[in-house]
Amino acid sequence: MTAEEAAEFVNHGDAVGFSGFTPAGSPKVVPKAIARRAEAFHAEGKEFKIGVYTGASTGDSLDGALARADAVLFRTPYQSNRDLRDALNTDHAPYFDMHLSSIAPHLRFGFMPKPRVAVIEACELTNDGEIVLTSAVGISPTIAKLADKIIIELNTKHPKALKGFHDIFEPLDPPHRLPLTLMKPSDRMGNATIKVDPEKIIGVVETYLDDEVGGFAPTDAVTDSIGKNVADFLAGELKSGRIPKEFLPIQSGVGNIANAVMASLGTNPDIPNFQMYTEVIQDSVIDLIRQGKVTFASGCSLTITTPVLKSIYDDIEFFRDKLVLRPQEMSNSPELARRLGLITINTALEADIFGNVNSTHVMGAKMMNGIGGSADFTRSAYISIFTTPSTAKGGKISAIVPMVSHVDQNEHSVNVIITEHGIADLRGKCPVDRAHAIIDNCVDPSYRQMLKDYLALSGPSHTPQTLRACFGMHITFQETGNMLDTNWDKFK
Ligand code: 0RQ
Repeated sequence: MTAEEAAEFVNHGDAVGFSGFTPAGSPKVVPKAIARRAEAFHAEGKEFKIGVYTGASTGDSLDGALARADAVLFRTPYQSNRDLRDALNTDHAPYFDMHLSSIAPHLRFGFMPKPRVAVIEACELTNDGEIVLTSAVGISPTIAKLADKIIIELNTKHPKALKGFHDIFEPLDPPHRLPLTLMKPSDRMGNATIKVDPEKIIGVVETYLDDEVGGFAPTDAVTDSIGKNVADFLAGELKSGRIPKEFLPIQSGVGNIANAVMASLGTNPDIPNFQMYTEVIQDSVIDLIRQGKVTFASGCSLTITTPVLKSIYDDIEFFRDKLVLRPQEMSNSPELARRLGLITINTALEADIFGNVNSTHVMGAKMMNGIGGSADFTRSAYISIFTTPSTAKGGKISAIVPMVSHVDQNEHSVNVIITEHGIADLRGKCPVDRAHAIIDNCVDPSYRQMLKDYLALSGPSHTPQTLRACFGMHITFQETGNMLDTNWDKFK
């Protein structure tokens, strides 16, 4: 059927589950048709909004189109689309941020409205209801099971040879849950396809479209230094025996910095070949697989730019025993992160001098993207690392502040903070010692004295916070546009 015909099965107030994880594997024509349907209803003065569940962020054809049509009743989890971000920060799209490992089980537990319709991108579909997914798994197995109706976007841009790259497994719910039996990243415990009752498939819309994955900013002196510091830190841990000589699987977050960090790990001769157990497989990982530096990557999505994805598909048999894609309930499972001993590397917007991290809220109020899988991994990591450039907005914002304006990861879960200036190893340190390690090693020199002076504001205490001053740098930025103008006398 056409996308328009498929969209007619979606009505105002429906919760709709979409396949994909990041723009990888996310539907591209039905959501746009739903957005047009919403606009037509709105033009007649009628209401039309849908609730949106997906794996993580999506492409512009989904989040962008629905946000611009003012058609979002609610949205969860992670997002990164500019128009949706504007909508949810101006009260036009209610958004709730969730750990990515939690969304599928919470849907099964009935904690959120059941998806009535699932829209799933596939590269192959059989008459008896077997679905081969494309470049991501996300929450597709769960929404396919829970939804009353399924619409398939059959996208022949992805080859049928993708069959076998997916490991589809859905755990039983408590009290019947069994252990997840993966012992290494390359193990499998599921099926290659999703199987549904074919009666539920109400339509197939054929497409031939690329994933809408954006490119990365080229690495620069700051991201190169952050990457080098991460690699040097891990090489030192290996040398000291705190990381076993076999090395441990790496989880790496999303974005420009994560992409640059992975590239640096690949070029450091002191880092041995390694495996990845992560959620987002970005371009840099594919280069490392080709070089033999990454010997296996388990993820939830191939969040890969179009030319690089094409190069994988052109050489698909080379990658068959080196890549696996799993549901996010598996790729982000805290049980597996702890068992496999993951070294986790995620990005902070800001960190405080005691080791709390904010990855989501600019100045405590404006949502950037979402927590994503960062906490699924951080809390269960063997070593958890957070990276960030030491400043933002040309030095007018220090990424290290007295107290984060929003907490995503707390001081108990964050082991190491790394900026372009250096490494703060927080393990085994009390709050005062953590503060000195962060100020001396990670803070930009232009903010070091300011943060030392902040520490001195408080009398002796376990955690020397001064409540009337702890947001002084943020408040100063809001007043003058530059944290460097902070004067602690004003906050005494
Ligand atoms: O804004 O583009 O307008 O200049 O934040 O910063 O340096 O481009 O960083 O692309 O690596 O993204 C944390 C957002 C980093 C991402 C975050 C401004 C800065 C810039 C982006 P401009 P960069 P990246 C697994 C793991 C949470 C989820 C997660 C993220 C913009 O990594 O969403 O880790 N992580 N998931 O100028 C105000 C500050 C700022 C600031 C930076 N302190 N105050 N603005 N910026 N610091 C993946 C998934 O879960 C899918």
